[in-house]
Amino acid sequence: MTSLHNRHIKPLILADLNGSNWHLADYVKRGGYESLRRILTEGITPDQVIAEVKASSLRGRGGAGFPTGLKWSFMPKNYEGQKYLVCNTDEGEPGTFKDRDIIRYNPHSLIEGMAIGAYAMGISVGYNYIHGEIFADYLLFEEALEEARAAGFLGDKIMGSAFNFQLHAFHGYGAYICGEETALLESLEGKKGQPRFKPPFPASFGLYGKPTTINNTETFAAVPFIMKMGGEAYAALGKPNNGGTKIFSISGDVEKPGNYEIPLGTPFSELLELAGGMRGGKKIKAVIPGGSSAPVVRGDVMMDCTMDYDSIAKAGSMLGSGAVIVMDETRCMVKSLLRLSYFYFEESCGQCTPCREGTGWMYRMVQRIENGQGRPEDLDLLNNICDNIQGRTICALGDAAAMPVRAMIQNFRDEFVYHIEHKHCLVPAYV
Ligand code: L3W
Ligand code: SF4
Repeated sequence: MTSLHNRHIKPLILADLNGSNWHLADYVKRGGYESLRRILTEGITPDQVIAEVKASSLRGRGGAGFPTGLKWSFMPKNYEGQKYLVCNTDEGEPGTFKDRDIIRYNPHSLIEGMAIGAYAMGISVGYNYIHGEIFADYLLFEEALEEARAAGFLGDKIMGSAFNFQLHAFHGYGAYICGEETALLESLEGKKGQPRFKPPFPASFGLYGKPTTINNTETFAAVPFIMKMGGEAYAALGKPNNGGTKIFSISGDVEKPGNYEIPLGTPFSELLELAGGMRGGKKIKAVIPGGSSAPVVRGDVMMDCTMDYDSIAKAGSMLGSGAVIVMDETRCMVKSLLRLSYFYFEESCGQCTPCREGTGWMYRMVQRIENGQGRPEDLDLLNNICDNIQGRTICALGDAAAMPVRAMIQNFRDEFVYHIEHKHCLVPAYV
């Protein structure tokens, strides 16, 4: 793990962690479970908790950036039946590797955040769906759950209050699509992990058809800190509409890839500097700022961005899950797109025709261009396939597959044309 110390503000979730101090006793020493204790013993109401989360302007850290307080307020209040709380730790997006570090280094921040969320929404049962390929982290989380149960932070009558919350870990199956919230619910129910139509949203029809709130691991892990410092103070760490700190998983052609927790609104140039700068002092060519689903941004444009939802959207991309993939001048954009296209082709669940067939067509066409068999009309045809996928599928994977194709062609058309005309790469390293 690389946690970071931004030069102005200390990280919250990844502060002072070294891989051996994740246990409950260490967390309590760092002030852990104090937020939950205060809520349960000082008569803080569920509505007050939700108001605090709203004031923090915390936005979903899994990809969509949906306001968390607003999502929590969607849960029906006087519902008589079972309601569920679910954490999405099914981290599978290429470039994303932050949630596994939260589980590995600070699992109790997630458990406490979920307990606070459950209290705020009147929920008594929760699950954490953990990606199938990180089994060791799943086992560690089970151990953390045991610690929390034994200390009375989970279970019945928590800290002597009337609040009951049973939290369970679930080892997922390793499919990328199970990170889509409704596919995750299907998988949790023991069915094939395929997305459902939305609406209805999980808030009204979720796990076993019951009202359910699903948030990302990092979103829940931020909640104890929000309750400790107050919503407004948390919001002020970032910038308006982009509250708090965010963990960025930076990878690719940088000297020190890793997870860096910095305030939202930090200039990209500072994040790059924290990551040791460009590897070997090479020139920056392109950045995928929010996981492989986010459209690629040219390096020079990225250098003028700040790391927050609004600035990255203005640059034509998405902050997504905060996975920043940096590419230097030696990277071939056709080859990079080939890898991305293969991923979405491989991971499509096959339910809808535009995604099932379109991802295969796109992959094979990009492969043809990469192999020197591209035709001049292929670029327009690729864009046409994108038009026929985007907005026409059950879940966001269709859009996620189309957006990188469109953005790569738009931003690096000259490279694609060169490949087609010369039947080899423009970038000397790949010739
Ligand atoms: C009730 C409404 N609830 C929206 C809820 C909805 C969901 C959240 C956001 O995709 C993105 C995707 C990936 N009543 C509601 C409502 N909600 N309106 O709000 O919803 P939505 O549909 O905008 O997003 P999504 O389906 O959750 C997530 C992108 O994230 N992504 C993926 C990252 C992958 C990982 C990973 O592997 N861990 O993070 C990265 O950018 O492409 O666009 O909860 O129910 N009226
Ligand atoms: Fe499955 Fe793709 Fe349709 Fe999503 S868009 S439901 S992944 S076929």
